[in-house]
Parts: sequence; structure tokens; C-alpha cells
Amino acid sequence: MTSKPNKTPRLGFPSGPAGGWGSAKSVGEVLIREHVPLSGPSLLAHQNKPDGYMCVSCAWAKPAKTHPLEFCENGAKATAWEITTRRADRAFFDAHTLSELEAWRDHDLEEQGRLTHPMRWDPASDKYLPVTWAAAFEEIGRELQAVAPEKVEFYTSGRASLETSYMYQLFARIFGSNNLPDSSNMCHESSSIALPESIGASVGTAILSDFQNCDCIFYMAQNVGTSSPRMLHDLQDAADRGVKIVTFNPLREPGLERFVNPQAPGQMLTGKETQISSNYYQVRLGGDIAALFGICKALIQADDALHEAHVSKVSGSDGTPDDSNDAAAVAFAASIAAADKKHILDHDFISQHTSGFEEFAAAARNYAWEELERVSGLTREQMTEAARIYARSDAVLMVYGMGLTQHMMGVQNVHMVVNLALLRGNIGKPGANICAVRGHSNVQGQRTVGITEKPGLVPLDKLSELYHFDPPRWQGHSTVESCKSILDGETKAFIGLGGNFLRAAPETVAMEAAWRKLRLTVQIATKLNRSHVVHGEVAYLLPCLGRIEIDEQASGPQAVSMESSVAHFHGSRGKAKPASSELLSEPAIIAGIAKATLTRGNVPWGRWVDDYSEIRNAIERTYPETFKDFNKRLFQPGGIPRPLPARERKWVTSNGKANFITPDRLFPELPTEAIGEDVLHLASLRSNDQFNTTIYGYSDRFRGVDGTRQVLFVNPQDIERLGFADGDIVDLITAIDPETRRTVEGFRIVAYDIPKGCCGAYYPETNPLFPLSHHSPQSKTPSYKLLPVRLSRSSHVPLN
Ligand SMILES: Nc1nc2c(c(=O)[nH]1)N[C@H]1C(S)=C(S)[C@@H](COP(=O)(O)OP(=O)(O)OC[C@H]3O[C@@H](n4cnc5c(=O)[nH]c(N)nc54)[C@H](O)[C@@H]3O)O[C@H]1N2
Ligand SMILES: Nc1nc2c(c(=O)[nH]1)N[C@H]1C(S)=C(S)[C@@H](COP(=O)(O)OP(=O)(O)OC[C@H]3O[C@@H](n4cnc5c(=O)[nH]c(N)nc54)[C@H](O)[C@@H]3O)O[C@H]1N2
Ligand SMILES: [Mo]
Repeated sequence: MTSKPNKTPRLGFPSGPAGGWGSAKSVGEVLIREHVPLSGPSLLAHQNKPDGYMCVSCAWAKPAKTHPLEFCENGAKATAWEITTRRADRAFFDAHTLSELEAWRDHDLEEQGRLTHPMRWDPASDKYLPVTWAAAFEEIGRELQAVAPEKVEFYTSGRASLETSYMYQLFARIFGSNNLPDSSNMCHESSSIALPESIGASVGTAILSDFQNCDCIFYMAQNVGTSSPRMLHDLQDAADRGVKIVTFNPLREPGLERFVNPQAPGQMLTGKETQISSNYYQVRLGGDIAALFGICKALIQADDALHEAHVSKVSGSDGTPDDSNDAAAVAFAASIAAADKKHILDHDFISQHTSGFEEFAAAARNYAWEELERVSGLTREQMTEAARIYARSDAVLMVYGMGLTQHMMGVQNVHMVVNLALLRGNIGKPGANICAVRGHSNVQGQRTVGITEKPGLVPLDKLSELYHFDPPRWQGHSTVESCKSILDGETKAFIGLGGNFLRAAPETVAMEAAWRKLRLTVQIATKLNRSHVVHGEVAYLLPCLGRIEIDEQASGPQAVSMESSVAHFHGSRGKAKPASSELLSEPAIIAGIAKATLTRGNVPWGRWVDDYSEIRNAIERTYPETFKDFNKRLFQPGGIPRPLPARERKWVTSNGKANFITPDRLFPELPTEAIGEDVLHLASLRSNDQFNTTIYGYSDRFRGVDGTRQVLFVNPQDIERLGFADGDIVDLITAIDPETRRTVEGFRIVAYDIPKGCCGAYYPETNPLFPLSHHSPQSKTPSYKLLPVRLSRSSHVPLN
């Protein structure tokens, strides 16, 4: 299986546009690859439709007026991956020991297909053997009862439904633990910290109609063609209306440049492409704070110039600018005035709604252009050009993704996005808002119903009143903290509701060693992955229904719900026959474990499983405003909008204002050993043929890579400077904390259009390089988009 030879890698072929025939071909191939029966394509017609099922891939908005087919290439891949006819069944687990499976690649493990039956690891044979659900619940309950609550981690990956998530956090809290780390800790946590401080919202404020009402989009650090392809429709419509799409991304990402709508026959036949990005700025990794400061500086200086000209006119002088305002700012101001815009900064908005402007403006004025150029990798002209586009636009939408959040200064990155928006009142009016593009299909919603390690974000008193227990008030573990606790040997038990924790988290090598020492690992999953194969002393693998499958309970087929990236709740009804008759739903599994474990609380676990509308009633009782008439509105076309005060310019911050928050530096402080001519900054990236740690295949057609994932994208001048050639095989070595040698081996250098000093390679292959300590101190989000590394010529053959 693992020895399956790969075809010779193809690298550097010209990539087509996003969408188009490449996408259609890819959908076809994946349906065949996953042995999806002919009913597969008709199933896809229900994807993201009211009364259909919500895609298991990304969290992008589901419009009220749907396209005939409301799915994309990667949504179809995710669906095929779930409804595959392949099975990791009894025969499979009978044939392989776990030690043997440890040598398998991520792709090969999941490629075995859906898990079919509950299993327990048997130490004698080193195999997962079948167990009954009752026996599994009974032993897990007994094991949990023997551990102190703070020594258990209740992890979730962001696709579990609102119903499942609500039950899960309640179970953890009644058990006595706030250790509810989730994938969001590695993802948009920097937004969850920054946005409340800046605008008093825990999530982005944009909704779908903002794409129709904006006249400019700042598109930062998100790879739409791969990560949320359905958004390309919204971007295409905007571009067709003449909206400027100003992109900031170190890599030249073809998916951000051109798009052919695969669902528009006319466009497919004529090959008509829409240019997505009107301006493309290849900022350095981690250079966004400097770039945004540069744009703000250009705006503030021009505003100063305009103001001075005005003051001198009133005071009767000749209006010549003084030394503090140079000619460029005056020219900028004049061009904006000529474009008939009344002002450069929206001073009315700033004085009425914000706090902290003077300090921020002073910082922007003080930074020297040379410094902003050096750190951002952009020229002053580029930053000024972006500022000019910004100042000429009346409603600017700020869209961003992981390239901003997964940084040491991820929180400050998000503060800067808001600072720029506040300068011209670009929050809380049609077309002007913050769009934090979420990853997993319900990662935003999980937080909304209490999956969080921070007790302050949960209505604990309400839970206590409803379920008669005393909730723990201590601060629980985030993902990074749970890793630390596992590494320290403090944590004894890990419950994983989805995800592939060992591959998604940093510090892979030490984590795997510590993982094996856990007393109990329980994994609730659909497919086999590394976090199941490496396991604790007592280990369970519990297979669950996927969202696309029919979930039949005592009261009939059930629906579940999730929250999209634009804060709308949607119902979802499975349509496919379950992969096996032995699967349980996630709510049923949680209820099973909870009943076997808990001795307190008065939760009607059984009744909830019989009828999920009862869980929704409980959610509504807990959060009456957010989930008003939840059951009644579940399938409302376009979803149920979640109340977002910041959209109405109501700032739920400590001072009741929207806050300019000034970062105290432009770039993270790196230790001296990580600075040097031979050091490159590495970003870990997703290919177009993966969903997180799920590797569908070995093709990244946008970036011109096929047949391999062991590649390192490097600037051609760096390749030469460092004494390598395109195609050379190198090992990567982490440059920080060199006492611990962290390395990954056998990566093929690919010359790529990326700024000098930066490089990129795929996740999770690069995760062994990331030290656990290398994260944002505020959000604890790992700095997955900037790690200093050194390259060394390799004696290893690339794995694939
Ligand atoms: N097909 C597919 N879809 C997915 C996923 C998947 O793996 N596959 N994962 C889902 C999940 S959980 C998430 S969180 C999202 C992730 O979706 P994205 O937010 O798109 O995340 P990435 O693809 O990791 O990286 C985003 C982009 O950031 C750029 N970048 C890196 N560093 C910087 C920087 O310092 N500054 C700037 N300006 N840009 C930078 C990279 O070049 C890349 O284009 O997608 C979701 N959807
Ligand atoms: N270096 C680096 N590391 C990263 C990132 C990065 O950009 N760079 N990104 C981070 C981000 S943003 C994220 S969100 C994480 C996510 O990383 P992952 O943990 O990979 O997230 P998932 O895609 O949820 O996990 C896949 C597994 O979920 C299980 N699964 C699939 N569907 C279901 C279901 O319906 N129910 C259940 N119970 N299980 C299911 C399957 O068994 C599958 O193996 O990775 C993070 N790690
Ligand atoms: Mo994510």
C-alpha cells in the first residue's frame, strides 16, 4: 500500500484559471477515484441548498437564491470523500497491526475509506478489534471517572454541528473541565482575540450582500481558488461590476488571478475568464503590518496636506506645504480632491465612533518609508497606489484568511486591518465590513454554542441553572496548552471529536512520543488517520455518521445546523445512505459516553438523541437572542442571521468605541540564532488537493505541481544565492531553538514567484518543524505562516 509507486512528478506546468475545465475535470476524476456511484452527482445538487445538506468542506456563505449547482470543485471532493464506497472494515483492521500502519502516509490511511464499526485497541495483537457500543461507552465512562477533570482534553475539529457541539461542551463542563481546545485555536483565534478589542465583535461583520454593495475589496492572505472556491462567484460578480480587488499575498496564487465559472456553459465554451485581482501586491511573509501602516501613512499624510492647505487658505497664507508634508502627499490629496471625494479620512466617523486615532496616526507618521518598504517588501509607490484606490472607494470590504492569523503577530495583523477600515468608516455600512473567512464548515458556530477553553465566553450561570450543576470557572486549555500538558505528562486522557490532532498541531515528533503515554485516547471519526494509529494505553476508535448521511433516530430523520463565515445559521439534512449500519451519530456517541460517565446534571441525553429539535430548544433557552425561533427558522432560505451589533455601529467594547489599536512593532522579534543570510522564512500552505490533513491526492494544479507534495517553493534568486538549483533535493531545519533538532527531509526545490527571503511548503508535512513555543502570545495561534528555516542538501529521496 505505502509502496504504491507515484507517477513521475510534473512541476512548473502553466496553470489554468480557477474554475473552468480544470475544475470540472477534477470533480469527475474524484468521483471515479472514490468509487462514487452514479447517484453521487445528483446528490451534489442538494449541496448548500435550503433543505439540502451543508457542504462538509468550507464555511462560505450559502445564498438564499442558489445557483442550480451550489458546489465547487473542492466541495465535490469533500462530498466524494465522505460518500465513497470504500470501507476500512473488519477485514482491513484484521489484516494490519497499528505498528505496520504507522509507516503509511496520510493519504493512504484515509484512502481505505469509511470506518464501519466501533473498535478498541488490543495490546496482544496490536490491532483495533471490534467492540460493542455498550462495552465501549462503559469502559470509557469508567476510565474517565478515574481521572481528574483537568487532566482530560475534549478536542473538537470545526465541523461538528451546533447540536453536537452544544452537547459536547455541556458534557465536558458537567464532567468538570473547561479543557475544550478546538481547531479554531490554530485557525482564526487571532481574530477571536483582536476583533472584540477593536470593534466588539467576536466574528467578522460582513454578510453576503456586502459583496454586492462594495466598490472595492482588500483581499488579504486567503487563497480563494483552493480554500473557499464558491466565493469566486461573489468575487467574479464584483469584478464584473468594476469593483477593484486589491490582493496582498506573498505567493503568486493563480486561483486569485483568473476565474472561469464552471457552471456557466457560455463561459466554459468561450473560455471567458474574469480577472479577479485588479492589483496584486506580493507582500513579504509577515510584512502585512508594515504594508498596512504604509497605506495608512499615505492616507494620513495626504489628509494632513489637505488640512494644511485648507488652514493656510483660511489664514491667508499662500498655501505652500511646509517641510513636514512632502510633495507626494500633496499630489495624493489633490488627486483625491479631483476625484470628487470630499475627504481622505472620515473625520466625522473617527470622532463620533472611535478611540485611539491620534496615537495611531502619530505612529503611522513616524515610520520612515524605508523601514516600511524593507519590512513589507513593497515599494512606497505600491503602498501609495493601494491607498489611492482605497481613498477613492466609498465602501471597502476587508477579506482575510490564515496568512494574517497564523503569525506571532496575528492579533496585531487583525488590529491593523480594522485600523485601516476605521480611517474611512469602512465598518457597519452596506459593502463595508470585515470578512474573516472561516475554515471548517461550522468552526464559527462551535464557538457560538460554547466550545471554548475560556469560561468567560460561556453563560455558565445559565448552564448551571438549566442543568443543575456547578460549572468549572477555571481557564481551560487551548490547543497549544493542551499540547504542552500532554508533553509534560499532565494530561491523561484525550477525547477527539473529529480532526487529526497529531498532524494538525505543531511539534509532531515530541507530541507522538507523549501521545503514546496517554492513559486513554478516544477518537470519534469517519476515516482512519495518524492520530488513531498512534494511540494511548486504552484506545478507542468510534466511527460516526457524516453530515451528508441520513441520520435516523426515534422521532425520524434528523437535521443538524451550522453557522457560515458570514454569521448565518443553516439547517442541514443528510441525503445519503449511511456507510455502515453500525455507525452512530455524533450526538448519540456523546450521549452514550456522557451517560456512562456523569453522575450529576439533569440533561435528558436520551430524549435529545431521539429528537434533535429538543437540543435546538435547549440552545435557544441558553442563548435566547441569538437563536430566537431556532427550530421554526431552521431552513429559512439564506439562513438565520446572527445579531451582530458592530454591523449597526454599536461597539460592544470596554469603552463603547471602535478602537484604533497601534501595534508596538512592525515584525515579530526573532531570536538572534534565527537571523542570517542563510535563513528563509517558511509558510506552510494547503494544496488544491487536500482538506487540512486529509490528502485527497498529489496535485496542486494552480501552482503547477502534480505527482508530489514534497516540494519547497523558493524565489529563483534565493535558489542561486544559496548555491542550489531548481529541482535540487533539500532538508529543512528549524532555525529557532536549535538545541532541539527539528527537521523534515527530502523536499524538491521549485522555483516560484515568491518574495526573496520567503519560501513555502505544504502542511502537514512541515509540521515537525514547528516548535510549540512558536505562536502568538495573545491568541496562542501557532505561527504556521512564518518559521525561520535553513536548507541543507539532502541525501534523502522525496517520499513522494
Ligand atoms: N480545499 C480546501 N479548502 C479548505 C481547506 C483545505 O485544506 N482545503 N481548509 C479549510 C480551513 S480549516 C481553513 S482555516 C481555510 C484556510 O484557507 P486560507 O485562509 O486560504 O489558508 P491557507 O491556504 O493556509 O493560506 C492562505 C494564503 O495565505 C498566504 N500567506 C501566507 N503567509 C502570508 C502572509 O504573511 N501575508 C499574507 N498577506 N499572505 C500570506 C498564502 O500564500 C496563501 O495563499 O480553508 C478551509 N477550506
Ligand atoms: N502547519 C500548519 N498546520 C496547520 C495549519 C496550517 O495552515 N499549517 N492549519 C491549521 C488549521 S486552520 C486547522 S483548522 C487544523 C485542522 O486540521 P485537521 O485536524 O486535519 O482537521 P479535519 O479536517 O477536521 O480532520 C480530518 C479528520 O477528521 C475526521 N472527520 C471528517 N469528517 C468528520 C465528521 O463528520 N465527524 C467526525 N467526528 N470526524 C470527521 C476524519 O477522520 C479526518 O481524518 O490544522 C491546523 N494545522
Ligand atoms: Mo482552519
